[in-house]
Amino acid sequence: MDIYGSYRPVIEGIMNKLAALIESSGHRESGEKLYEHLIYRIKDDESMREKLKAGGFAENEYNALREMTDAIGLRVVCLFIDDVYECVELIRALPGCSVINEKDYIQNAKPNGYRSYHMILDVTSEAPDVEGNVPGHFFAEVQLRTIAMDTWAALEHEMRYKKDISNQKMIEQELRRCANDLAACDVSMQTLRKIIRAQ
Ligand code: 0O2
Repeated sequence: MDIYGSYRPVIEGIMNKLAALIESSGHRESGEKLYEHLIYRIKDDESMREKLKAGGFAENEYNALREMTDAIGLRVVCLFIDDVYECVELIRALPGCSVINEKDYIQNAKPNGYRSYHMILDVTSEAPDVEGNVPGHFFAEVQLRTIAMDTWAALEHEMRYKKDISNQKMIEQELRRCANDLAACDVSMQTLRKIIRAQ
């Protein structure tokens, strides 16, 4: 049985609508895109069940949609740090959405080096939600980051699942060092763009 039950088409519809809104408004006046790419997904059944179990929640559609906030997930990947913050404002202004939580892991990187900007949205939908409210309210998580941050997160995510490694401490230090190097590159690239644009 699907963890989202009869709500799957509803959350897919909300996700597609959010993506379309971002795609239609993610441009500067010059036509230049504010972000490099946008990806989105419904958290798959297995991952959602694992996350519920890890949090001590029963595996049902209510908990998947009310206790968890990332059944709907979108990721906005930008070229430059400044663009990430422009996109944050774009997301904040999306119609039918309010930001209920946000974390700036760019200004305050996680101890392992992870950088990204996280926003949890409360999205209003014509469809009833899992509590029977009409209009319904559904959560969506938006992650915003640069290509460099995205590269690091993808590589670290891939390696995280390897258990029982003997040189754990060295690997953690190296991952942190790589994250810091990439963050320094982001700052340099941002500065270069400013210099070029000022000419
Ligand atoms: P998946 O498979 O990517 O969906 P919280 O710590 O709960 O107060 P936070 O940090 O916003 O608040 O939430 P959380 O649950 O730690 O992280 C949310 C998502 O951000 C994760 O989803 C990851 O996608 C990403 N993320 C957070 N920390 C890291 C990290 O250290 N490395 C990488 N690669 N990604 C991270 P899931 O459900 O964990 O995983």
